Amino acid sequence: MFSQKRDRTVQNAAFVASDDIRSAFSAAMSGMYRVEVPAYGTLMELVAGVNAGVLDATPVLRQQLEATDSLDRLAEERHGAIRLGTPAELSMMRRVFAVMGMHPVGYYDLSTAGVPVHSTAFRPVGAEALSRNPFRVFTSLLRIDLIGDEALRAQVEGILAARRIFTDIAVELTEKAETQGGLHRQDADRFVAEILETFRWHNQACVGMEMYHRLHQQHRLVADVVSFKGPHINHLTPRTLDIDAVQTGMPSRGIEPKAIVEGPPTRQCPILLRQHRSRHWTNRSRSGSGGWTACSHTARFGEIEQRGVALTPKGRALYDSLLDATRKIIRPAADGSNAADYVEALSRTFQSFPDTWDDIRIAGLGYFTYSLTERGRQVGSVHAEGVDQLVADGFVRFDPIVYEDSLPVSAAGSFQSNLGDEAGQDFVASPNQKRFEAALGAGVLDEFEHYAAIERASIDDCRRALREVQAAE
Ligand code: OOG
Ligand code: NI
Repeated sequence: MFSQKRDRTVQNAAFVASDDIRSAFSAAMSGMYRVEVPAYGTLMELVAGVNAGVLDATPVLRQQLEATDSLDRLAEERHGAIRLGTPAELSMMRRVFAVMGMHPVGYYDLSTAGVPVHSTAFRPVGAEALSRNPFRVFTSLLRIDLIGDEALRAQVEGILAARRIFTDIAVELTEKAETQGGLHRQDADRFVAEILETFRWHNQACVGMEMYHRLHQQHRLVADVVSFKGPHINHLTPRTLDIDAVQTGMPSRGIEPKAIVEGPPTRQCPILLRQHRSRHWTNRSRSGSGGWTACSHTARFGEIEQRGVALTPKGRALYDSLLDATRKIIRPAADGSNAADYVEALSRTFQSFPDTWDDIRIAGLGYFTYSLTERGRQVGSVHAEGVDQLVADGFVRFDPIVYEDSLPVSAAGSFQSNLGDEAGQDFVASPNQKRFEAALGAGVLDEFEHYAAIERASIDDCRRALREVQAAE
């Protein structure tokens, strides 16, 4: 019995940690994308320069990132996005990502923004895994049911049923990881290489020109999913500490920025997520079978993001209502012509969102972690005080919990303007989380509950350390 247990431990120790597989995969993906889309490399350099400048100029921010162990991960940090065609592809993708310690968090119904997909984000969960490597992949599933043309819908189903987006070895190694509980070094290396194939750009479309145009007419995303052999990674997004500075620096590097940063405005205390995209980068491709026709498909673009504090449901509701209010005053035009007015209106509207960490915390708008200060560590024992009092007395400090998810879909439009350079068709909105989860073969983690649990655990730790016997609040 004892020796069996020990054997298993020895064997497990030889498995490559899922965090390490994810790191290797994230690096391989970044390398591949840099070759496929050279402008991405330029963007990465620009972001690294801006981040270094911000850290030098803002020692407080540097301290905060150091205190929460998030400084090291910054340069490595990125998310990607892919779009899948069938439930079978999605559930296999879930199993593949699980090998790398990435799990589905959150549900995003993009049909409310006129885009015929719904999505989740696969990402590491838990502070330690995130700090090892926070790579995330926003993963969408095409809503074939939203294609109005019945004949086309049947053809789309046929085309998608015929493709295999994973190599045989990728499937075998995923199964092996599931059965064994992990992968040994050689298998892990092979796994990363094989999975990378799924995300590669294919320069030959798998449909003819006529079909491509019919799909494109439905929606640009329908053509993007159905016309190719696999779900090419469509962007990789680094995290910046100053998104406005990167946007300003883009033209000098030959990157054409869009006019608007999506999400909340520039603030003292960043909330949620701000994202900015470049105009599309075009990949050449050939269409047809046998007699190839040269054509182009714009799948790729640059995206950068600045992360802020995770918002509570109350904070999210305030954010949504302020975004709504702004869009009632002015809607950003697709050509960027009214960008300055939009930014002005957004900043003005968001003045009613508190902008100090303590105000955000006291108002219950954001999630925070609590930890003992030097004073708290020395005092040893404090009784019957609520966490607010402990903060006020200087025994406990608080730090914003970084929002690790994607920009919420708002009917008011952030995805609309993010995803379509041109106006998309209006699909009928229908929240479909249950169907998405059935396709996925698992439930998605509720991001609010997750952040709340992190906050609660940190408070419990403080209390335990201060030897508080009764719950103090
Ligand atoms: C989905 C885009 C979502 C983000 O950063 O929120 C995303 C897509 O374009 O497929 O990547
Ligand atoms: Ni993105």
